[in-house]
Amino acid sequence: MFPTQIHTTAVYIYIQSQILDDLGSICRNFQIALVEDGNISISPLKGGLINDTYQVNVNASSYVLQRVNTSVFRHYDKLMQNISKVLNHIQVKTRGTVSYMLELIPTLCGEFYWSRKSNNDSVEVWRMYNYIPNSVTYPVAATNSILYEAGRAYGQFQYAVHDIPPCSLYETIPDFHNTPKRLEAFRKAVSEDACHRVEDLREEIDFIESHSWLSYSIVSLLEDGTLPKRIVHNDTKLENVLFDQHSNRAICVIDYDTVMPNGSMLYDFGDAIRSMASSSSEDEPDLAKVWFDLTRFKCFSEGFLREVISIIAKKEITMLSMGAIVITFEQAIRFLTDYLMGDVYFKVTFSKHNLVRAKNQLKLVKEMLEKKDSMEEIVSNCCQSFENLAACFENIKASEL
Ligand code: GN1
Ligand code: MG
Repeated sequence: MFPTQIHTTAVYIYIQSQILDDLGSICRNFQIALVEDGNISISPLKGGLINDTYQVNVNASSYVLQRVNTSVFRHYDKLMQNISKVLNHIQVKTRGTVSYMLELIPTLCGEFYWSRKSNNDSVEVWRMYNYIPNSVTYPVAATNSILYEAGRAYGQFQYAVHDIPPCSLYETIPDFHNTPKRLEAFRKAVSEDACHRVEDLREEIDFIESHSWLSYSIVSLLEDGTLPKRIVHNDTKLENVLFDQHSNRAICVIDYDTVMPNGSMLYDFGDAIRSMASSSSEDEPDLAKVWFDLTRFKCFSEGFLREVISIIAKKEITMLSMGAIVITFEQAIRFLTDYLMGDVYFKVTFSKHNLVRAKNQLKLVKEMLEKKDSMEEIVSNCCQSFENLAACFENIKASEL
């Protein structure tokens, strides 16, 4: 036992330091002040199921280095163009009103990303952002005010991007939130049953099939123009908001990988509710600890609606709660599909991780369906009070003229 242990540890350290050396040399391709070799320290940042993320400290400055997963983000060049356009747009619009904003650090040649051929001949894509000082992310909100702040951050994002011409952005992953297509992929995975897992999943599969009608409720309305098509973030989980670690005020939204045109505000609201109105994180295996919390729902909704009240359409207001149910249902389908296919998409840390996540999301769907009327009432009351407030301001302005 003993010699093997030493050997294993030695190999581990060797690989680690090799990776660190490599990461250090990758950093040298970006426009950051690297004075001496000894001044750089790099550590992995947790969070995210797709990319690899590191914090880089150089003297007094910090950066975020990310390796983009090119098997998920195949159109990485277009994706980086999207990110750059959206960040520039937000920066111009919010200049002077925000203390920190995410920025891409250009490469030495002035590009948005740096790439190289990896050993297996695929392309490695790396990019760098500024690191926002004193910022934290949360897997689950500990207070209502964090939820309200997150709502405001995503509402501000929606407002900031609503006037970007949709044709100036690429749809880098077409049909990303096309729930019927996600359902199709799920059915294919069930029929192929590549890992012989279907047998144990009867209950989950039956639930999904008996609720398949949920899948069609957004896309059909987007297609026939009943719901407006918008530029949306598409990954609005709590961990994609940076908070000031002292005040817990939201600083900004991060992770612009899936920002795309032709989406729906329901996707962003829905995905945020999926992530934030739950009592636990999506990784919680004990379903007794997972429930849908109307107070959390209300706090997020208040922050979000406050920021989008001037642009949100009536039909969107009436469908926001449905959006939350559909996107949670879709996420359950995605996790279960990946489990059936042998965990090829989302990062997992144990063998049934994707199954745990799928069951967790299905529990939320069941609860949301039961509480749908209350959710709709909260949204409607909230909009009413903001509309009244807006009308009040209009009256005051008019009387001052
Ligand atoms: C993935 O990698 P991350 O955590 O930013 C996924 C989202 C899921 C999320 C679930 C491109 O996002 O759609 O909602 O995991 N991103 C992609 O945690 O598929
Ligand atoms: Mg993401």
